[in-house]
Amino acid sequence: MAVFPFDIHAREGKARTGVLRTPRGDIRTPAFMPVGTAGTVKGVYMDQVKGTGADIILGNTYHLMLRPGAERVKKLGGLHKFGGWSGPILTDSGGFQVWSLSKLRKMSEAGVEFQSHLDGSRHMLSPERSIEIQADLLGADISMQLDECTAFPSTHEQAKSSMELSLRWGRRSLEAFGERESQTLFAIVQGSTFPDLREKSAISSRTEGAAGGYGGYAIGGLAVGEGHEMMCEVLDFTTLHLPEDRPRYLMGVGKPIDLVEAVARGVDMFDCVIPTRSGRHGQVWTDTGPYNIKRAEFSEDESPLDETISCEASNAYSKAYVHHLVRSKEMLGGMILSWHNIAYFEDLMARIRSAIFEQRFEAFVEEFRKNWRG
Ligand code: PRF
Repeated sequence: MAVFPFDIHAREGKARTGVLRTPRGDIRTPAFMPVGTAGTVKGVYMDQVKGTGADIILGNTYHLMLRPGAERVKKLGGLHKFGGWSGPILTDSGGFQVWSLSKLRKMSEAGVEFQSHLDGSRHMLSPERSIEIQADLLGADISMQLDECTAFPSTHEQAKSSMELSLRWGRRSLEAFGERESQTLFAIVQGSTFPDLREKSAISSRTEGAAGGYGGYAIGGLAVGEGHEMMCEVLDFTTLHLPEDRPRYLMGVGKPIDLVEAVARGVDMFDCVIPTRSGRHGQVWTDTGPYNIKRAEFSEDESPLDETISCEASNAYSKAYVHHLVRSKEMLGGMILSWHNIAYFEDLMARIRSAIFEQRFEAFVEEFRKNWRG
């Protein structure tokens, strides 16, 4: 079962809702994956993450290979056991994190050589090594091919050679992944903001991944500075070339409005650090955008963060209390907000799924755009 069954239950326009069936559990789509970079969704217990309705979390090759080391995670029983998450886990391949975090990186046909942001030690990540780390050592249910995230802006020439490198790395990733009983591999489409390159990337990955190869197709290289409008445009001409019957995953996105607009363009899966990272800085996410709980107006506000969400973080603490915690730099402040923000994102995905299922997603999108002020 190198390709997980993907049942689409309803469609409206380009939007779809369904279930991706993995041996470790069903993923209801459109899905939001909380980011658990280093084997933890920062500041939130795994049972709390589960309680928000998250079906799958994301882990990072880059961080885990550096600390505690992929071989060590394997020795300790794999990432699910190590981190206490029994549901599906998707891991990113490492290339993007090398690109955004490490010093002194050197790209070549072989892979990417880099110096750790932790201690300066030197490492090599090839497509083959990335698959070994993700699938064999960490035990990811969904592995990602090694890719190169093209910088924005780039010339057509730069974006073309970068996209072609990702295609060749994709081929090697597929080869290294081979036949697996209960794990799958996703391709990553690159090509910056150029329609011809996105088309070439999507069609080539699709051709190579047909016949039981790729279990899904990710869209990389977005949310890197091109802006919301441009991202929507790129999605319009990229999802067009992706297989209808496989999940599409928009990597590292995004704000609630980005999620809504991307679902409208045919995207099924997302991951983003926003709920946890911004929660640690006092941000609260809502349908109208984020606000900061530290603002003076909340000092005596006895209402909960969001009484409509069935999560303790959202409905059992007063804004005044969380305001006090964050202002006092108490750990619990960031923990409650991270938990609430994940619950908000998961609740948003649940509302999106219902809206598509009930054929009222177009109205939902209109309403969401109207209310959004972020
Ligand atoms: N490639 C990989 N991971 C990613 C990205 C990418 O392009 C992005 C871009 N938004 C986030 N995470 N492998």
